[in-house]
Amino acid sequence: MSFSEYIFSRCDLIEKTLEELIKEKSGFPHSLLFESARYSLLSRAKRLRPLLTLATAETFGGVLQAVLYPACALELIHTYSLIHDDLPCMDDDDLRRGKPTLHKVYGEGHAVLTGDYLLTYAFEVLSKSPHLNPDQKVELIQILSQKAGADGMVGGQTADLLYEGKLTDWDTLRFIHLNKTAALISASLEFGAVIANVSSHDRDLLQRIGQEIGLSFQIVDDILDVTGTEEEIGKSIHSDDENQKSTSITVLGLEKAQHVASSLLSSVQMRCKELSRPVPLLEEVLKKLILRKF
Ligand code: GRG
Repeated sequence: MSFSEYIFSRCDLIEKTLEELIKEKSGFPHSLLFESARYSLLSRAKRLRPLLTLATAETFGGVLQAVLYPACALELIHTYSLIHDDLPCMDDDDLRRGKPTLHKVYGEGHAVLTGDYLLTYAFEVLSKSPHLNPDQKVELIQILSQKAGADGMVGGQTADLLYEGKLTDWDTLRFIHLNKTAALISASLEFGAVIANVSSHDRDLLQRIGQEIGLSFQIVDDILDVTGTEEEIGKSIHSDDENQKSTSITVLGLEKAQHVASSLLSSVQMRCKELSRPVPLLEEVLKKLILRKF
């Protein structure tokens, strides 16, 4: 199977598993909750985080059937974070994944609850993941609660809100990006490491690779926010500007931001070579999804 075929086939599996995890249901009040969850979840999305988990686990010998639920749990958490981030009390965005944001269609209250549901359900999905032993499940739950919580995504988002409208230096912005964006991306690789039972040497490296990928992904996102169109990237552009948020571009300038992103990618490539086995699959997923146009 070529790399492109691999990515295509795994994306297809991820879509099918997400679809199966949140089925259409009738009855009050679930029908509305599942409908709104499906609206956000089953949209045009890159599925970067689950793909990273699959590529990592499969490279190190993990069984595909064991990886799918944990990989999708990451996508549930990521989707909740996007729904909440788009709310009027946060970024107040109109467009996400090529469609009007959830609160524009279902209202703010339902958008908050849909995000809450996806967040909670992610842990249920982890707890019922097949082909994993209890220790692995507990480890995954620990990683996800830490990386999505105060020491990761929520902590980063809190710092992001606190610095809105204030001048920020690169160290502060780097801290925000490492927590808000890179923590969950790093968790995606760590998930693969736990599922495939890799050595602690490889796990540490994968965790660091994840952080660097996450940081470069966010910088590329900032670059696309100023160079891309809404049609291309499927979400509101210039929203950081409107919310008076510092970005890699406002702090470093476009050229330096591009330079930092490519240095991070070189570092990732070097670290990949230090792993105990070649990881061409992971490197290809990285190239396709980090050096992206949308
Ligand atoms: C509300 C607790 C809480 C956290 C929000 C992730 C996040 C934290 C906010 C999203 C805002 C944002 C643009 C963050 C940068 C990370 C990023 C590029 C998110 C978009 O992820 P993609 O590009 O989106 O993987 P798709 O739609 O392809 O899944």
